[in-house]
Amino acid sequence: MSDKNERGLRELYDRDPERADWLVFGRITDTNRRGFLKGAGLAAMTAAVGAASIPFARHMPGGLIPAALAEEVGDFEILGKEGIIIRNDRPINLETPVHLLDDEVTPIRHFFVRNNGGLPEVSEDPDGWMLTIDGEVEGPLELSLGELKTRFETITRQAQLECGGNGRAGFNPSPRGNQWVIGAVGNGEWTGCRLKDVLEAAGVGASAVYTAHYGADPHLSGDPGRDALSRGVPIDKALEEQNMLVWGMNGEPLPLAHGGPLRVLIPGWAGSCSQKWVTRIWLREREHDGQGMTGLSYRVPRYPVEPGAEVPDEDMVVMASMPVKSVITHPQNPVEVSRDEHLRVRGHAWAGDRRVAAMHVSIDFGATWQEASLDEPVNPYAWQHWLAEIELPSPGYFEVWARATDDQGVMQPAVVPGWNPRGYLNNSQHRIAVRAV
Ligand SMILES: Nc1nc2c(c(=O)[nH]1)N[C@H]1C(S)=C(S)[C@@H](COP(=O)(O)O)O[C@H]1N2
Ligand SMILES: [Mo]
Repeated sequence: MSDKNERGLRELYDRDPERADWLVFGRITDTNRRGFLKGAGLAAMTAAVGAASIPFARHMPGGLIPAALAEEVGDFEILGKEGIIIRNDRPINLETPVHLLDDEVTPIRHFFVRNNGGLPEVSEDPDGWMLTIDGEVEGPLELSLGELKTRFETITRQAQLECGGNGRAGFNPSPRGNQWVIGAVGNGEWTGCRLKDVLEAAGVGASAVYTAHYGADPHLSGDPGRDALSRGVPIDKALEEQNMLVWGMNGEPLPLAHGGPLRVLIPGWAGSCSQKWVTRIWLREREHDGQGMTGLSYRVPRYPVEPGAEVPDEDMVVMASMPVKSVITHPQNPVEVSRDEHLRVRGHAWAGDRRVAAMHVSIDFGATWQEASLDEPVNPYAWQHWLAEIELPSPGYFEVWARATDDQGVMQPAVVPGWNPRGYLNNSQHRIAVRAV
């Protein structure tokens, strides 16, 4: 589908040069159009123009695209990302083109970013980051990241993380929100400790029903009294083995864009449960009602509704596990192949709290299906990789459709599933075009 939100560097500068400066280089331009580049912004600009230094950086005009980059449309760095699609620049929301999800573990430079607010200020000393556990506990805890690292067992696990609105662009009528196509998902290798161990150290009270997560990111309005996002999960879910407090990603300290120095990770559920820059986990005696827990946010109708329907508030329920889904990451869509070669198609599959039991592909628009080979996950919640060898019967236009089935027999639908007001849970089959010659 056409990508109405995709923007190149030049277009960003054309639309709003000051904002482009700030967004790409952290450069603040004053009313006399002088740009102030310093620290990380200067380093980013220097790297971007491909030099060891910019001797006259202090004279560089603000709001003017560096000539070295002027020809490079769509290929620039934002938050250290490469080849990424900007779905929104305030707040910053970045989608991965699906062919860049080909690795078993998604590289940080390609991993999608979903922010509801601004980026928080983070001090130079990550181990001094403080986390409070309070509410329905036997004894509230205040722990530094340094203490978390020494007091609890450190584990490293792969887990997929998917935005609840991934696939929103497929719904009609269009729900508001980032028009994610398919790449608001990734499979990271996360290092941290078990959330359960930390909650149990505080002593989970018998009255605890739900968690409430708070982070340091500012609300876009700048109002310190408002939270950018504050979600939570039922206490039984929170106490599962696989949830983590994460400080490392793919062998590196957790990057700022992904919630560093410290985030929650609740794999299998909407990404919004995995609070970034986490400062507080409050155990509550009722379902949490923070920012993103009420109204239409991260909630879906409890029964199927007509597209475009208005659903009464009391019929909306909080989303739980994400559904079964898969992506084709190679070859890149569209592909031209010669008929004597076998077409090798591969990708990944996942199923929220469940496991993927089978993977199939079709080249006849879903009339018949061929089983693909499917790997076991390296650990629960990790991506499962699949591979299919396809023979094309004649020249012409084909589509490869990919369909995962979970361990309860539930399959991905060929068409967009149940419409809902904010466009969550679209797990329809991914397809690529193949021209055989
Ligand atoms: N503090 C905070 N945590 C957050 C968010 C946010 O806006 N603020 N966005 C959430 C959403 S909606 C998603 S999908 C994931 C995305 O994680 P990522 O940016 O590391 O890919 O972070 C979640 N955690
Ligand atoms: Mo999300």
